[in-house]
Amino acid sequence: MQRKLWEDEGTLDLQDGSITIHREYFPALKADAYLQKLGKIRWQQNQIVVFGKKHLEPRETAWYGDNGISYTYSGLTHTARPWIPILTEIRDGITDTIHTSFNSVLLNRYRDGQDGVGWHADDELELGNQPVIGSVSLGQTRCFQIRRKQTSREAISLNLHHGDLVVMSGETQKFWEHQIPKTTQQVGERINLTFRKIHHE
Ligand code: MD6
Ligand code: FE
Repeated sequence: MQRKLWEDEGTLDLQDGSITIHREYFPALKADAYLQKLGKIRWQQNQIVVFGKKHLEPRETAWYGDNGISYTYSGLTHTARPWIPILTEIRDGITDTIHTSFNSVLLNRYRDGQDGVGWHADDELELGNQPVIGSVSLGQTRCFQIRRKQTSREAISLNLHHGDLVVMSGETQKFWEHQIPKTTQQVGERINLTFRKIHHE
């Protein structure tokens, strides 16, 4: 039986997919410095079109990567900005830890509890068949939920804290979806970085 709130460190075996959590992958002081610096990059709040209606995404984003990398989601094509030192440093550390290379990173900034990201899977064709995605959390703790795409809709919740690293791999994106729900609790800023490898044909 899967526990519904996972607070540990280690691997959550999802049968068809897996999620590994490295708690405090970055120690607090390092994570503080990253949070402070990343607050100052150029953030933008994108407009998306859902059922023909325009909305602003309930979060701010930024997208960095190798030259020529672009990424399409919700009907928008984003071109990566060139890597900056803080992001290559974080990227290279994660690559050393999990022996996976990345050519891009999507940053999300949740300004408060009214920001979030709805249920989704990162299952775009450009990410390939069994993508490994490395995800760093900085700032306020937020709840991260996962559930199977079909069948039982019961969600598993994980609290992601300042400095935690989450790695999703295998068939997680094919069979599972995840979200950061909005919350009415008083929460401050959280920044999340998801390192990915985009395959262009
Ligand atoms: C977030 N994370 O933590 C949103 N996606 O703010 C994601 O959407 C995500 O953490 C793929 C792999 C890991 C993630
Ligand atoms: Fe995601």
